[in-house]
Amino acid sequence: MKAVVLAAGKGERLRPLTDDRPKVVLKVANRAIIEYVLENLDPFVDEFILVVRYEKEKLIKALGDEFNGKPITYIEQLPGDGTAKAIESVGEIIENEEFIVANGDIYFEIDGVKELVSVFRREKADAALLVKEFDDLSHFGKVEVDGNAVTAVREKPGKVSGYANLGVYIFKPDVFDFIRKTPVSERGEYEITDTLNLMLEAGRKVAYAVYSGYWNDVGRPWNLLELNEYLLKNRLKHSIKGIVEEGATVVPPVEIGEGTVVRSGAYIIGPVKIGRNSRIGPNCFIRPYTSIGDNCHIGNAVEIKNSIIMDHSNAPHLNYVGDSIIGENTNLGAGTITANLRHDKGTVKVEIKGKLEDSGRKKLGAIIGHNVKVGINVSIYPGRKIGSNAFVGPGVIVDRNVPSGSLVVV
Ligand code: TTP
Repeated sequence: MKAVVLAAGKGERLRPLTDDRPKVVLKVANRAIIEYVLENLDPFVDEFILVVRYEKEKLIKALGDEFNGKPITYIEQLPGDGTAKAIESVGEIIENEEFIVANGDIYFEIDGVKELVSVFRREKADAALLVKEFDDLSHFGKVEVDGNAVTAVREKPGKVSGYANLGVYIFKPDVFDFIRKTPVSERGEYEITDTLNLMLEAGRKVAYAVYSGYWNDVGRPWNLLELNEYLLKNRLKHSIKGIVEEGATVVPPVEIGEGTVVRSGAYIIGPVKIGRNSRIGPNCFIRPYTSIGDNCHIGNAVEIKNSIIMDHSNAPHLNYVGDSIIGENTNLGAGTITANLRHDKGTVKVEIKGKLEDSGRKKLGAIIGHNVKVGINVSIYPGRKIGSNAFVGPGVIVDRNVPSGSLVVV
């Protein structure tokens, strides 16, 4: 069986982290999001087909032409947007067999796929989808069921409870006939949920499998922090491949990659993951749920907690980084501080595609893009974004978002 993984989206809600790359290559716990998807599909398939478009070269470079020894074929999405359009794009290379489809930007585990495959076969269905029960489906597609069969899928039904569509499916090749009949939706996309409703109207049998494991739809910046925390809490194994100097403290579980040096006076409380060839300390404090990538520098008198620091980035002197995401190749000047808590203790709101959205988190720091230079003594308000390739001069108070590529000085 082949797996079709959808990775052509622009990831606008994850700006500025997606300014120059597809969201599926963003690393969480030092691994690209799409690698978790491929890993969990791997036992069930013999080939991966990735539907790509936005900044596709970055994805092809990151993954190459195979995963766990199985070939990856990249297919450019046909003109038009949406999940149905993305799936239509592989019509030419799917032969006469069923295939799995998964969004490339979600996290799920192997048990879900196992259950989906088994339900599809047991029910002799024409299609099957993975669902999970939630109390509030306002951000989801609601899957309505009767007995073992799906009866309808309704997008964004409001604050009701029920089964959410998780973005993992099995189809037979006749899905392409229905995709070609799928009209464009209100938001201007060809959506696979509309295709499923057309299949149901035509009397096709759509089964569902209920998943009870962890799932995350990595659409907004704080979802990266949630997933990072889950992976470090549940999937991290203590392993020290680098050098830990005498006088440094490492409280397990901590993963330290080859070539990384942890200098004396560093105090690391796991779960923490540090990549390869990074320099940590002397005299820094790294607290739980922190991922630091390859070739990073975390220097003297720096405290980091619950954060993601991507490859080639530095917090080198006197920094506090809390509940924050720092993109690749970004440098914080000495004394730069992220605030991660509002004085009124309210939840932190973040501008997403021009509208303020409530993250639901009391603690949320900065979201900083790639190739950013932040000067000395910069103070960053909770939930503020600094765009990729921006330069923030010394002493600036970042109380509003900084656009990508801009220069901000006092
Ligand atoms: P979305 O998260 O709905 O869209 P997106 O990835 O473009 O993100 P944003 O809304 O923030 O801009 O996409 C769901 C999945 O479908 C995801 O894995 C990307 C994929 N997709 C495509 O492959 N092609 C498309 O045209 C769209 C819209 C999504």
